[in-house]
Amino acid sequence: MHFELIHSDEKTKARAGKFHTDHGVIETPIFMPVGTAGTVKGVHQHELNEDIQAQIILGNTYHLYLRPGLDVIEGAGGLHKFNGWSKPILTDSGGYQVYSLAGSRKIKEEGVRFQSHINGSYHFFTPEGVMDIQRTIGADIIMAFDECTPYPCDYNYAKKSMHMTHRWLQRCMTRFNETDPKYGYQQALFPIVQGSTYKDLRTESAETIASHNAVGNAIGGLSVGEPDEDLYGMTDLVCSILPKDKPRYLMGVGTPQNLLECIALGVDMFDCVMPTRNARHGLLFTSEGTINIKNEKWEKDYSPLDENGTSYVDTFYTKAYVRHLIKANELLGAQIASIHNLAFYLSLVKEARKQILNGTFATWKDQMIPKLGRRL
Ligand code: PRF
Repeated sequence: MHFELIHSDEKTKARAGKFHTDHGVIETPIFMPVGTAGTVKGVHQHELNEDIQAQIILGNTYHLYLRPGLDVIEGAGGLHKFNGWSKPILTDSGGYQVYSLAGSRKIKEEGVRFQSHINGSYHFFTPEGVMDIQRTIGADIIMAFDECTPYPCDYNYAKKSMHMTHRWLQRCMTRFNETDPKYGYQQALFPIVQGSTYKDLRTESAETIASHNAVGNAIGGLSVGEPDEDLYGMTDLVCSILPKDKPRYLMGVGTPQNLLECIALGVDMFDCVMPTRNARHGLLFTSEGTINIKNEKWEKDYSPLDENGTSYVDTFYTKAYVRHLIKANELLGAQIASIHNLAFYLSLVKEARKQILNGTFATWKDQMIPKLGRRL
């Protein structure tokens, strides 16, 4: 598995690349739809593939381990066979979900003891255990076990936590190197930079992560409530340290504007629940700004959902109809809105890539940002 850097922008730090995996090539910059429980909520694999043109989707170790459980996934022959998605998959390690979802949890050097958000049962995740679980799930890209610190975070806590994340990374690497993939294709382990919003900690963490010479690297601990200024400042700093010839994945980011700004800082991969979660609440992202489809102004608007949209739902359905579906809590409303938002995110990064290759990314981005921030 390897990353091929195709072109670096001259005016910004944006890059266009190709990440080669055994399940196909991912053209970067890319957005990865989140499929927490092995499904991108409300969206068929066929639509993800043909209409949205997703190139890679995410799954979560924490959720899949709790339900359906590893025996079920292993019995199917891994997650690709289980859910019918034959392109690349990335699994997050649980190092975020345990902190954001689980009931009571206790973090120790050995690992994290937590209570399932489903039935309250107790479980213990260690760096070694999480590597074994991700071998069994069988994603192409698997993530190191880390602690995502909250915002704001006390300096001393952030420092101690970051050092523990670094020690956990060493344990992850050791276990990963001692074990083999279970299903006949390669897996890559991405380490994660932490360090909260402290420059010295971020620098130290990025240097440590870079020294492991992994196939790709991730930036965690951001988009947890800090101001955009910190998100961009830390991302810029970390990207300046991480190797240029490896993909950089910014975890859990973000709005369409965040994506373009962070692409300009040198990020290659993104994931976020925002397009699907907001869709379920009737918030639609478009190239002209965000629409709240529940708003009364759309009640009798029989124009296409998004006349500039790339998905078939954009021209097939009207705003008035989708408003009705969302207001009535109809499943189809959430489905249409999710397909629309994901298709928009994927078309945005595809266009960014085209503009990078064309040498026009900086001017295009500056035109797009104010439009994307509008409320329609
Ligand atoms: N660590 C992991 N997953 C994550 C994050 C992190 O810091 C974030 C931070 N926004 C999202 N997902 N393992």
